[in-house]
Amino acid sequence: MAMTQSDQFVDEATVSVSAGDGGGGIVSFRREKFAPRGGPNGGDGGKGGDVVFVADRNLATLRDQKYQRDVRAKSGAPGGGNNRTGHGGADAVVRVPVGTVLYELVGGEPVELADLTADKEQVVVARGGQGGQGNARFATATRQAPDFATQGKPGERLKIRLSLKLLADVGLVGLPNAGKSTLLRRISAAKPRVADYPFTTLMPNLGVAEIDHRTFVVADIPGLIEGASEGVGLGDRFLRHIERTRVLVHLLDGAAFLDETRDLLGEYDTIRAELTAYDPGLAERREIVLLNKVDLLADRAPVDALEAILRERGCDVLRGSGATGEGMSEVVGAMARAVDAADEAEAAQ
Ligand SMILES: Nc1nc2c(ncn2[C@@H]2O[C@H](COP(=O)(O)OP(=O)(O)OP(=O)(O)O)[C@@H](O)[C@H]2O)c(=O)[nH]1
Ligand SMILES: [Mg+2]
Repeated sequence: MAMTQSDQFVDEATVSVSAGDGGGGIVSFRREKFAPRGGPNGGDGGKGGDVVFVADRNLATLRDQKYQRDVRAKSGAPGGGNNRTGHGGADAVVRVPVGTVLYELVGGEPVELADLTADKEQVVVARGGQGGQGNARFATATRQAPDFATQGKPGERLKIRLSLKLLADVGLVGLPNAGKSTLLRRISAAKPRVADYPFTTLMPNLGVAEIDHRTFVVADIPGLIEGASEGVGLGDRFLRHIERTRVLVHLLDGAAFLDETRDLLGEYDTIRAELTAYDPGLAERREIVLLNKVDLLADRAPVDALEAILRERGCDVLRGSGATGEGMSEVVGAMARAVDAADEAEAAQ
């Protein structure tokens, strides 16, 4: 079960793409009665097809590209007699999910080519070769019977790295078991799996939350642990799915108040350090800290104390329970306001 879950969600792939070669120009001469060798009439070759990537909102993963690693457009047809130009080769069209970033691998190094952030947005990554010229093109006053034509140009060939980066407004972060998936289930119609063991979530989940007739997208990613930025646990490979969020909700597991061996402030700092190590920009993202699972706590004095410390540090803190729903309308409201504030800040720039 766990394996199928991660097998289905593919967020990286490398494909070789080859545009079509141009068709060759040909050598041909008019045949007329009494004029066995008339003027040159060899046509040009057709252009090779391009390789085009198109964003498609109906797709959610790069699974198809993982298995289809070679993409080739058709070559152009050769020219014909009577000055006929060969047919152009058909383009190869590759559909990818919205949010796919394309890189050309140049000497193994990725160079960004395009970021397909809207449905139907497209980019030509490899151009088909021009067709060759037929001998008719080479006729001049002094060379009335050219007996040569040129070959088509080869199509472009390159290696493309595809990287899916989900487009969400709010990203949920926290240690495994902090209650991220439970929260997403509570505030949206998404139904990610929830269980009482770490790393239940193996792939990011998206949900749409709604408040006052407006909606925003929330991403639940697999739990982070100390060393995630160096690959510990599921590592940081899922962090890229919150790179484009405008707001982070950082969940702290209130159950830790019932366990003397745990230190919630330390856990908070651990996750902050991993975010910073992955991308200092992520550490500057607007953050709402949620002291979660407070339904477990009969005595809320420790919650008050931690909340005070975090406020002192300048954090925006809320408390609640994804399981019972306590505090959730405040959480959704705060998410919406933070998304708006981020939008306004962006617009003002
Ligand atoms: N009492 C209580 N339990 C909760 C709450 N939220 C989550 N849980 C429980 O905590 C455990 C982990 O919840 P998940 O939502 O799977 O946690 P997660 O952060 O998504 O975990 P990973 O996917 O492993 O990173 C489950 O047993 C949940 O039922 C809460 O608000 N109150
Ligand atoms: Mg989860």
